[in-house]
Amino acid sequence: MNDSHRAVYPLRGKRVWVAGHRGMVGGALVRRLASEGCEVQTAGRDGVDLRRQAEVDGWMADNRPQAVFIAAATVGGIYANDSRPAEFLYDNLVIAANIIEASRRTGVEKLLFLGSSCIYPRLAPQPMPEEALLTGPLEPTNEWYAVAKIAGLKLCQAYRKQYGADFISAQPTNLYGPGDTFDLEGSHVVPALLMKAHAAKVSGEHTLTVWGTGTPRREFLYVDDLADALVFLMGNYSGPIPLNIGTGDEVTIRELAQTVAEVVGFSGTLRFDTDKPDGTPRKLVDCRRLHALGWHHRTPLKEGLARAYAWYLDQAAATAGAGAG
Ligand code: GFB
Repeated sequence: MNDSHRAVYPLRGKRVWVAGHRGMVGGALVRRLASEGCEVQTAGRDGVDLRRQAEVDGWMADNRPQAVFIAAATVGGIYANDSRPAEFLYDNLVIAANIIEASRRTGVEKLLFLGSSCIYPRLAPQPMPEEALLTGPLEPTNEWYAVAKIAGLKLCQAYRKQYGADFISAQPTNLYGPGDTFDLEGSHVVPALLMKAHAAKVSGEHTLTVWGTGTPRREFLYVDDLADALVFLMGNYSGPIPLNIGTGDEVTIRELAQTVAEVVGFSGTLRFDTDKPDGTPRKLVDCRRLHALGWHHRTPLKEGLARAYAWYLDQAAATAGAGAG
């Protein structure tokens, strides 16, 4: 790979805005940036609605970030994507457009927009290289989110081309970890299975229901590894190609459910609910460009699942404690 577009942009001493700091990715970025010697800026949802251009313009004019991570997004699992298409398309389109345009106007030096591996065609070659973008039809369960994310990374390319702005994009594979949304209907597969396995263990149930056939394959990246990759790219990459971020390892949903059961300590059997959708059959990103730049993930799946489960238990205990108090 000779198109790696190496660049050096030190964050030390810079004002760095993490848009979306209350989300799983934004929270991990704030944790990761604590050791970069920069001033981390955050904007609460009460302070600025990122779907309103005037509010974004006002916040940026007042706070003058020099570097921006766009981790703000309306996100959810396969069911949430499929049942709330308008929100997934509208919110994500305007959040990207508003922040990118305001960043140009206020002279932001560097911006990183976060895409998603669902931008690739449903039947893209596996592992999916960056070149697979826009080469075929999208997966229908998440095409709304995918279209918004494609628009966001195209905005970065367009602003680079027309204005010379140093705006880059990266698309992570499926994410999980502390700060995730734990909600049976709306969340992604990892938090949903952790919740279900925990509830089954506590209540002594013998079956754990898994959506779909269990055969789809997914790649899972621990969110603190993602934050590390994003900080690495902000400091070391400048180019028009939106880069893949993943692990190179994939598991079937059945294997994931078995590992979750081990981590949680659930010893019953799995039941597959084939009335629920499988989504895309396989989604493994090709990370050769990222590896060539020098970044590799660190956290093995089982270890990351154990940390995510520990976080979930802490949250549940804190909520119960608050309720009792
Ligand atoms: O994580 P997930 O909701 O999203 O589902 P996608 C992944 C796979 O896990 C699908 C199966 O095959 C689901 O059918 N699955 C099994 C479950 N049990 C469950 C369960 O209890 N809950 C959930 N949610 N899934 C998302 C996109 O696709 O990927 C987003 O919808 C985003 O837009 C994200 O891009 C990265 O991997 O199918």
